[in-house]
Amino acid sequence: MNLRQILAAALLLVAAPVRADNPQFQGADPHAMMIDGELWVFPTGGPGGSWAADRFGAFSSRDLKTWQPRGELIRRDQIAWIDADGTREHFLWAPGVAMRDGKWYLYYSVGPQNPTPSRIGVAVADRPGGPYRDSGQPLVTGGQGFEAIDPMAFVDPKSGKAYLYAGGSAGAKLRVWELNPDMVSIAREVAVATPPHFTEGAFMHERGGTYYLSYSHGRFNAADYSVHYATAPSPVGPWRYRGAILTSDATHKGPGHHSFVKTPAGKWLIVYHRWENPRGPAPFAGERQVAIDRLRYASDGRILPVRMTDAAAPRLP
Ligand code: FUB
Repeated sequence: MNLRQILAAALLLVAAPVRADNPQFQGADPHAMMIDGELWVFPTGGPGGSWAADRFGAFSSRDLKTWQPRGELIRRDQIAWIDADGTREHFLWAPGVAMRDGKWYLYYSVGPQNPTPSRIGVAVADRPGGPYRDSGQPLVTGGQGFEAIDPMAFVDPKSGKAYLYAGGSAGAKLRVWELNPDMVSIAREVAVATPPHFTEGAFMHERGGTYYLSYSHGRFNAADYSVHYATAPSPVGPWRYRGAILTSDATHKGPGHHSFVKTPAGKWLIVYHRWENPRGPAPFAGERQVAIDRLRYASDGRILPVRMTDAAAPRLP
């Protein structure tokens, strides 16, 4: 450990909970999960700017006001293969988490995206807050126009099969793989279409037998960034494009890279990042903020457009 890492670890031990309404805290690409009645968020970065691109943390809340740091999940220097591409500097972002048979799996993007291609890694833990151990090799490597970023793993409740969704940015291509039951190796790639308006940040969930593929569209630091979705009769399509769910309003710009969670009371939430009242035109400067709002379905299963809120964030119960 170098001095910076020792200081960061010491800060973690004394880290006070963060108190906030919407937006909840500084961070981006939030993957949210309900774990034992608490909402956990696994983001890029984290509150107060103290979370750098060399590691991941997790944050949990019972009231969507008070956020407890849950520790350091994994650091860049714990990923043995990271330097194998010969690039000098690497960074981590856009984590996705899955749980299967009592084990926790953290999937992450490893940059740069060029001149060497981005890669996706996976690490395993006994608890959601880690520590996570890297699997020892990249799970997916980009190239030939495909950017291996924004991983999301989904275990199909019907078949028990696990899938990995990834891809985005300039290539704006979606790819899907079936994972082996160990969750850290690939069984096969499944040929899927890239749905209309897809840029990145794929998220899969199932409700009432319908599979919802939702994703970000546009430039991540501009007002056109938004969340769209498609539905399908299976986790791998065929997709039917259904429209936009979350788009910029007068003060909140470029909302995207979201996840959905169902609360213990059966309400659905969308957890996403946005730019708060950015000054000046895109590309926006500053930091993205994590926010949480209610997600509602129409009686025919359509997702209704989301209204972004400020102080009055939803409650968990
Ligand atoms: O946080 C880095 C990038 O911004 C992610 O890969 C994209 O999904 C966008 O949110």
